[in-house]
Amino acid sequence: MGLFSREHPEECQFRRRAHLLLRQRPQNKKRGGTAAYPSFYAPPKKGKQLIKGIYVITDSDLAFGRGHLDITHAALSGGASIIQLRDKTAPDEELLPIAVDMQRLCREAGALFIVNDRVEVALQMGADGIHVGQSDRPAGELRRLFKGKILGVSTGTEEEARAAALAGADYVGVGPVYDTSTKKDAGPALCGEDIERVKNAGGGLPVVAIGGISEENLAEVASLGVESAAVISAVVLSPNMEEATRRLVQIWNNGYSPRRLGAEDVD
Ligand code: 3NM
Repeated sequence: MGLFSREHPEECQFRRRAHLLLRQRPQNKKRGGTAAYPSFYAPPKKGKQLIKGIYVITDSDLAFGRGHLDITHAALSGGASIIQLRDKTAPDEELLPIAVDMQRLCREAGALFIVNDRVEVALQMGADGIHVGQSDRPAGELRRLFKGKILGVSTGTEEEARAAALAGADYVGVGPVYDTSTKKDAGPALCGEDIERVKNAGGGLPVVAIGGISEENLAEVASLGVESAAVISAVVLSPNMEEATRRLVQIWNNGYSPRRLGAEDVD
């Protein structure tokens, strides 16, 4: 289903409700509905302004033997603005020196370096930021640990986006915007309207769209008015990761459309 598809709104709602039920956890219920007008309208911090462009996540499981550093090097040469180290299996001791080298490469390229979930790794090597999902350590706790650093939180519902903003996140990941097989528990793709609602619930926080983004649909993603698009397979499955990133960057830079989601409903 495309983001702008309005052919089957009832199917969209059904899929969304089913997914919500699956994701509902006790702490979500508690967080929901608190502070209707939280104070997240403060001027953006510097970190927030840096969330833009193509965001490449280094998942080396899919990369045909190429490691985090290979992916980082290629993605930065291709013009990625943000690199995230994501590794669900390697021990922290193994990831730490890799993260140090990745951040060095990012610094040289003027890109941001974010660590997914590995709090100790990110703290020890002083990463630019940390990114967590809904089942990782709570964003509020991480906000206190990562003062002055970038905090990103994956969200898929309005409630999650509002909670992330309240906890002091610097950006929200919103997805999956398309179906993806890279993250098994990502759930069904959100509809365009859902994405817009999650975006609004983030109260103006930068939005990083994620999930199933490719060269074919990136212009459509850009037209949603999100700040950044995060990819794994669109880069790491490519035989030439640098070229793949460069093409994404070109599409992103050229791909903005004046159309915003729902524009046809406005007049
Ligand atoms: N998070 P690909 S989807 C890591 O929806 C991740 O929060 C998602 O990989 C979310 O670009 C996803 O290959 C996988 O689809 C993104």
